[in-house]
Amino acid sequence: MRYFAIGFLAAAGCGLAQAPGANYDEAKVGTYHLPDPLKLQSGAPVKDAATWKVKRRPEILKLYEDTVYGRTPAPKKIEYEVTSQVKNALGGQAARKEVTIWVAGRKAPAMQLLLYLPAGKTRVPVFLGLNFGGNQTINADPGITITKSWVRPPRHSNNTKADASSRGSAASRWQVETVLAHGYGVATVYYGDIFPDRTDGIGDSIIPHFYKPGQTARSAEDWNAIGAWAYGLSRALDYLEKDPDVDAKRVAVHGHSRLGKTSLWAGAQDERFALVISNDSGEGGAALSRRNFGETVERINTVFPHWFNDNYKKYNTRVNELPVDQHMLIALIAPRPVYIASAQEDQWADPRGEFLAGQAADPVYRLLGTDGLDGKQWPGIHQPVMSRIGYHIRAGKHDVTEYDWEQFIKFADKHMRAK
Ligand code: GTR
Repeated sequence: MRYFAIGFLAAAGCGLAQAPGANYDEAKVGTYHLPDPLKLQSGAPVKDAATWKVKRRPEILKLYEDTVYGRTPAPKKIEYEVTSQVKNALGGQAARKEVTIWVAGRKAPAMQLLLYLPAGKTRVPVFLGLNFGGNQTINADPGITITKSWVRPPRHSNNTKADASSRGSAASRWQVETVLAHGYGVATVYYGDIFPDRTDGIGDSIIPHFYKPGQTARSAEDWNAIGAWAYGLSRALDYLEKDPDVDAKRVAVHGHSRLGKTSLWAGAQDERFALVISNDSGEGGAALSRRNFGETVERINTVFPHWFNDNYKKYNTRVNELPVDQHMLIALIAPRPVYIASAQEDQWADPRGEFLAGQAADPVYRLLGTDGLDGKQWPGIHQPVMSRIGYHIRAGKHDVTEYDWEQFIKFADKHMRAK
C-alpha cells in the first residue's frame, strides 16, 4: 500500500516533494502540547466517571465528527440474507456462512459478509475486520465467493474485477485457521463494498444513499471513506447480533493501516464492540498527529482526500490547533480493552507516536477503574504489554503477521474471553 501511495502521488503530480521531506529524526520532532482528555471545553476538570461519560466523552466524540472523520448519519436498519451456509469448511474445522447485508436499503450497495465459526460451536466470540482485496483473499478456501465489487488493479494490469488468482493472497494477514483453533469466529467484509478506495469513489459508495432530498454533495462536516467503512463495521455487528451462533457481546473489531484507523473510529463510536485492535494504523489512527514524525496530516489529506472530512484539511499546516489528538480517540474506547500494534520498520506510521497516544489515554482508563497502559517506558521489540491498553512493537515491516495474531489472541483471551 505504501508503494502505491508514493506511486499515486507521483502520478497525480500533487507535491511529491512532501514524501521525501518526511521527518524521521527524533531530535526534530519538536515540542507539542496535547489537549487534556480530562478537561472539559469549559476548562473544568473531569474528576469522576459520570462526568466523563455524560459530558466529556460526548464532547470529544463531537470534536472528532466535526473536525476529523466526519458526522455519521443515524443508522438505517439493515436487511440481510444468508446466501450460503456449509458445516464442513476448511477440512471440517469450521462452519462457513456468507451473508448479503443491505446497509441503506436495496438501492444502495450491499456488503457481503463472510463468517467462519469453529465447527460445532455456538455463541462464539468473533474477530471482525474489513479486508483490502475481497473476502476471497483472506483464505484459499475455494468456497468463498469472489467479490464482484471494484478492486484496485494488481500491478501491470487494468483488471478491476478480482479473479481466482487472488484467492488466499492475504491469508498470512488473517491466520484464519489459528484464530478458529483458539475458539474464535472470523468475520470479514470487503471495504470496497462500502466505499471504493479511490479519490472519486464516493459516487459508488453508500454515502449518497444518506443524502437528504435535494442534497447532491457532502458538507465540510460530513463523513467520508473512513466514516463509511466504520459504519459498515457497525452494520456487520448488527447482523452478528442476529446470528445465534455468535456472541455479539464479544466481538473484537480489528484493522490494519487505513483499516486500523477505521477500526479505532468504529470502536470509538460504537460501544457494542467489546475490544478494539489497531495494527500499524499510524497517522489518523493511533499515532499522535502533533508529533512531526513520518506521515503528517497534510500528507495524508493530500494523497487521500477522500478518507477524512473536509474540515480536517483546515489543519494541514496547523496541527497544533486541532481540538483533539489521537490519544483522545483511544480514550473514547475506554474502559474497553484496546490493543495497539506497531512494527519497527514501519517508521512512516510512527511506532513511538502510537505508543505515546496509548500512554496519554491512560488517565481516562484509570479514572474509569482499569489498569490503563502498564509501564512507563516504550517497550522493546517483542515485549507485548497486555494491560487494558495493550501494545507491542515487533520486528519487520508494515503488515499483519503471525506474531501480531498471537498477541491479539492472547489479549482477547485475557480481556474478552471470560464472561
Ligand atoms: C499509506 C498511508 C498510511 C496507511 C497505508 C495503508 O500509504 O499513507 O496512512 O494508511 O497507506 O493503508 O496501507
